[in-house]
Amino acid sequence: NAMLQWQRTGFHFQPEKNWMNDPNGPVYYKGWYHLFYQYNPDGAIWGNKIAWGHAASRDLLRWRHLPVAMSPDQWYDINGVWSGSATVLPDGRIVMLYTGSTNASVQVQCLAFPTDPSDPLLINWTKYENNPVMYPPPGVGEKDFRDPTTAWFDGSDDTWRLVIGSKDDHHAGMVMTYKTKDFIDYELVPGLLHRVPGTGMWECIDLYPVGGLRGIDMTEAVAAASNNGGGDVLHVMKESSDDDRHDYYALGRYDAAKNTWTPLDSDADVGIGLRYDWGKFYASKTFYDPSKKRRVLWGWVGETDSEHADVAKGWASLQSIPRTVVLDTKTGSNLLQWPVEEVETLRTNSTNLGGVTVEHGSVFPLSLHRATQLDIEASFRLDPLDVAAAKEADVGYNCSTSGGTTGRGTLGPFGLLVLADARHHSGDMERTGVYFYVARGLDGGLRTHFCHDETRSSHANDIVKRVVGNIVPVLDGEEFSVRVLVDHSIVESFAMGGRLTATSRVYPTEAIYANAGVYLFNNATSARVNVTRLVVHEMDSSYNQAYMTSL
Ligand code: DQQ
Repeated sequence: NAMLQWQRTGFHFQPEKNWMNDPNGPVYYKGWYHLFYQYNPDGAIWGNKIAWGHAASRDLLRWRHLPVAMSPDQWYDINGVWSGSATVLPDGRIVMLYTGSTNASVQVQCLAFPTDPSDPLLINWTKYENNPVMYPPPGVGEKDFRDPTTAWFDGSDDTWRLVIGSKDDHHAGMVMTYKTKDFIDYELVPGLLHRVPGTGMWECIDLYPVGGLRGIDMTEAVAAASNNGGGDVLHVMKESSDDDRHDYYALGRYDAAKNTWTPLDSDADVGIGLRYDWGKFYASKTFYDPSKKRRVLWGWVGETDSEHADVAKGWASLQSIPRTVVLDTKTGSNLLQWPVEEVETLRTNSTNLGGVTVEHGSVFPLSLHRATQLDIEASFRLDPLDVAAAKEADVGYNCSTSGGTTGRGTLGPFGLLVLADARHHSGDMERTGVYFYVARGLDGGLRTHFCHDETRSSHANDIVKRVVGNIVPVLDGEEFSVRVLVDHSIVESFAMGGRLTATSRVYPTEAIYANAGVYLFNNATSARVNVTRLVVHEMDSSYNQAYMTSL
């Protein structure tokens, strides 16, 4: 049916049909980006026959769907070819490590290689004949040992190292390091790289360096650290928390010799306390892109509708837009995530609507041709007199328990309504709110919240609808800025240059096709909002048939 069909995206990655979950083994090879992913060839829900789906692209946006790369067909992965990572050796060869769920549902690590390394599309894969190469070590649960990372080379003992997440019998999430010379024999490095009590199983660990604006390869960072201390490089550790299904990270320092990673924020209980994204985003993974010297992050964006609806539409899940990840050198305490620059090549019609003032308590529509695939850049300023006049306000504000776009305060909410019914503005029209809300503490300090309000995103009743978001740092002199990608059933926002991101899946039933629109709104009780910049780009589809056949 047309409504379900409309939910398919124009420029976010998804397979042609069926279920997808985690991104796997992203890698750049002979001019092509490869994305593998957890895939169920049999239908639109997760199952015990998960395979590796595969697609390749020259620009991270326009994908060529390729045959399934690996299927569960051996005793050691017959219950699923689960998540894993690629490592590129110095001679250019690729080694793939993944988790197999065995015939007894034990989690083991397995090795695979491209069958024909001269094929840039890497269509065929060969599993190592003596798999598995790693079993759960003593003391580790046989179902708590999965998702090997990309390996890096350590010149101090000429070994490759990688890490694997787990949990112990006190429900502490933990990370183990292995070393190997040949990817066949592995040795568990004594001690744990990190452990945080009470956090449960850590899935899909990622560990990578960040420093200045360009990305850094892990091998390069380890070599630099042993030569000169590594300078200002920090290491991000990310874990996907099976307990609450969110991706957490922290900035820290990796000490290869001691096999430790120590968070900058040394509050041990916090350990890994920052979120990659405040919406629907899980099991993410980065890779280093040598062609553009950047680190790129992919995350699995699942559905928030019912399984029944997924079966009806014949597919489930998207991947986030690929995001470059750098250290925020201004705050020094968080990452910046931003859509890869290639996304800008999809911009077609750009409308400049900035320079307006939105009075408190008002909403007005933007005049656009099509509003189903957009890249919106917006910056706002509050009138300084209004801010000065606002005494202590909304100190305890919290996106998730607030009234969303309709809960009014002195200095918020204000922002945009997207995938909103363009035909008429009314209290119960479908719309997804993307907004800032400024609170003022007793000390006069301002605290800015960035939220997504999904509660009125759809009239359908089988959908999880929430308000998500959190406090985002805004430094002196900065405006409130956000970039929003709208793509049919996904709204992906990057607030304050990517200090905070929020991703929502939304399922409008009426605000679709030509009825989809965008509104500016300011629901503060007294403050005026200056829209200093508002550029709305309509986005081309990346699944352009002409382009696909010319590949
Ligand atoms: N998904 C995979 C596992 C991983 C989990 C199985 C995370 O390897 O731990 O589909 O979503």
